[in-house]
Amino acid sequence: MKPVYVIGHKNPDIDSVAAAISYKVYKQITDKGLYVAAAAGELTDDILWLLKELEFEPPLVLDNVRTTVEDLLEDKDPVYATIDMNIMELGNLMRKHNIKTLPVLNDEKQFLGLLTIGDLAMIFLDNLGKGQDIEQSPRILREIFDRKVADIMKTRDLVLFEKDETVSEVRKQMLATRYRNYPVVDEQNRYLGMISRHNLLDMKRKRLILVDHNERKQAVNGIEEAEILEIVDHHRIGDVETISPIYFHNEPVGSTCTLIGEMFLENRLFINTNLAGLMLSGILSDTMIFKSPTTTERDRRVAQRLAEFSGLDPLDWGKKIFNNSDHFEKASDEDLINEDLKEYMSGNTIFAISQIETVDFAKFSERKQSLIKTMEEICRRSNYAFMCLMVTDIMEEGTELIISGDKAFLVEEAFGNKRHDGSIFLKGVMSRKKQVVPVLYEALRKANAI
Ligand SMILES: [Mn+2]
Repeated sequence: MKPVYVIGHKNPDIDSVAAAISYKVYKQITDKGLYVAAAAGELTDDILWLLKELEFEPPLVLDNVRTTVEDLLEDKDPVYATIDMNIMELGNLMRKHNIKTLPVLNDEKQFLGLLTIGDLAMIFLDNLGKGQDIEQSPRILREIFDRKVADIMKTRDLVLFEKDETVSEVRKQMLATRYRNYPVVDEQNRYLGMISRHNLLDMKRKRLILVDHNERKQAVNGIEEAEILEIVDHHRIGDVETISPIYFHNEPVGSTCTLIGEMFLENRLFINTNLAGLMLSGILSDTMIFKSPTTTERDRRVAQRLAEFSGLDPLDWGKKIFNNSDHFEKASDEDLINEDLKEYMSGNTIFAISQIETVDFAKFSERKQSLIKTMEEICRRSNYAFMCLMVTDIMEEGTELIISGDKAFLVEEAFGNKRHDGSIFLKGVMSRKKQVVPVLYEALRKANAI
């Protein structure tokens, strides 16, 4: 059966991975069909840690969902010959399944060669067709029937496709050749099936359910060739376009896992300990342990229920999620700053803001001076008037705003606060989008007006 991929956005975060896995489980329970949880990019160490902790297999990493050879294959068990069969057995197999092209495979189902009904006919014609010794026919026939597949299969000049090749490549190759069937193999040369021109006509796109995003630029590559069946999300609506009506579930809550958790609860479906822990993690991560201004009552309510099922304390578990790995310690200054850097422009002024979330300010105060030095370099290199690094402490509910650049004084003016050791502390500020960017834009607008 062809799977439906439940997939989150590029640069996967905890909510999008947790949503993909938990919605896959939900669909598997409520709907027929095969669902596979997927991620649109490599997972970071902290997500891998979380999945291991909750005993989940990492989702399949898909970097492309374009239509490929794999999608052309029909869903049926392949019929094949083995090298030790003789022509009699081979003929019986072909007649039984009414097929004209047979692959020859070894015990590991790897592809060895091909046999067509035409090749077989030629053997008979070559040996019997001369017509001079009619009396010899029974002996000749017996000899032919005894011959082994190994000696007669075709192994040269074959056109094989690998399952990941694109359909446009297939079309080109099929036009250049005249075969009835083309074998398809995987990376290990294992045989997967045959395709023919006919399969190109009713080709099946990859089918997807998008979770935690709906905009093209955040979606997996090749999305334009795929068929979107559903969207479950909590972001602004972007540029989605679908061929037919779909199930589009979008609500302004703090996390996609809140919406999926609600579906489980409303339908009274069983949520096991680990799944409850996973959905809870998505909520805690996106809402910054309920401290982000995006948090709603519904997030708290669903998280409370999931906490009961999982036996996890939201606060303790949330701190662990934000503090689990030595990821920050290992990253270079440059990587740390670039991980979540966003650029902005106001008139001719370009500036940038990066944000790191932590449950422990102290970790960053040690490397503050070296971070500032790196930021100065980035400003020069990228022509930023100034740049800010928000080190947001979720527990303290505040942000240490590290500032650099020639026009750094504009940031001081904007927040009415003088730098101390290169940074200012902003109590209660958690959100870049809601609490920092608008203040800076307003300050720049005033500065330009004067
Ligand atoms: Mn989210």
